Amino acid sequence: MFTIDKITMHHVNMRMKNPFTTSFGTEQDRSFLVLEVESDQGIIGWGECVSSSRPLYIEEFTTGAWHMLEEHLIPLVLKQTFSHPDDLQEIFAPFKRNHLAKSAIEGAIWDLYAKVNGQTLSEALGGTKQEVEVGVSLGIEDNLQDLLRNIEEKVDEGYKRIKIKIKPGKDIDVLHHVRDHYPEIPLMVDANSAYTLDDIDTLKEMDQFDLMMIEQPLMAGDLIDHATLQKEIETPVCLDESIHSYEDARQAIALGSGKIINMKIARVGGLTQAKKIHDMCVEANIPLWCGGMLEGGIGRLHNVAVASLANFTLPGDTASSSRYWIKDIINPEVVAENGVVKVPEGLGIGYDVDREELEKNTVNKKIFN
Ligand code: OSB
Ligand code: MG
Repeated sequence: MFTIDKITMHHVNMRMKNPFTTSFGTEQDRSFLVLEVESDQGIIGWGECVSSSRPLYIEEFTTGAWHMLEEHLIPLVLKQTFSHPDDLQEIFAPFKRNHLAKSAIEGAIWDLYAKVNGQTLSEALGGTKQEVEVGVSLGIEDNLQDLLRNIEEKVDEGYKRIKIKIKPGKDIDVLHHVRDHYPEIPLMVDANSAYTLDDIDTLKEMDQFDLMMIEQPLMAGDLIDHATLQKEIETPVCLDESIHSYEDARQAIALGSGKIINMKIARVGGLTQAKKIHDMCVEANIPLWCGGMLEGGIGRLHNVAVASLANFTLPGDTASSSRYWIKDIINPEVVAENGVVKVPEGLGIGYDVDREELEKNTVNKKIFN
């Protein structure tokens, strides 16, 4: 049992080393929230709200999430006593969606719970792996040479697979060039919903590139169209934006909308839901990998912990902190060596938050107690 005595919400702005371009836009300045929950025993749990300043990937955005947390979610947990983070499911259920906001505070409470119990977050979740394999997600580049240089760098660093972002007009040609230079590398693409079934010929053409998968070719909500597409192409379809809940995953699997799921903790509403979907996917024989949201160190460590669950059998997007940041807000930083990240052995998320670095990047802060 633990009681939440105090919550600090930090609004953090951090500039990434390089801009990151997808079919929905370009982002370099990350604007996200860090949630710090403190128990009556003085133990601290950390969570990250992985939203962006604009709702381009998902409907939530950072200042909206701040209000959701301030007005609705924080009052539900402050001064309350919990025996397990799963208790939050019932408490949050009346409020629809807002999964990134819910996940931020739920993740902090999972970290706190693990620390109270003398466990790593991985152990608390039932993780079985001591290390996780990771790939890297590369943005769209105007210039093909820039993309090829990025790929070369990441292949040399030993990442287990390369994911490249695509959109109509930046697809078949680009893939021909990439495969000419790298005929053998484990390669996949992510369209972030940029296509429709009208593009089926282009999507069929991608079968020639021996891709591990094509991630989210069609819109979120288009489970039936994804099922139609999967019947027409060899390349496995992987769902990202389509999966916001256990029910989404169950229906996608039943319809045959894809063969692989990209699990993002926040998109599905937190670790409890992520674990529940994981367990269903074991039964359904659907492999998982852990997606990324250009996280700071806290969210990154949550990803490492969840990826230590057994059915995360494919390399995820949790690259080294240094791929994104000049200096991350944790000590030590997350490091992928030859595409392998060691699961930290410290309690909870396992590493310390670099308070000085957090403070330096904090543009707004509110204490609830
Ligand atoms: O679609 O997986 C995605 C980043 C932001 C929003 C959506 C996505 C991504 C990435 C980058 O692909 C993953 C990462 O490196 O964190
Ligand atoms: Mg994606």
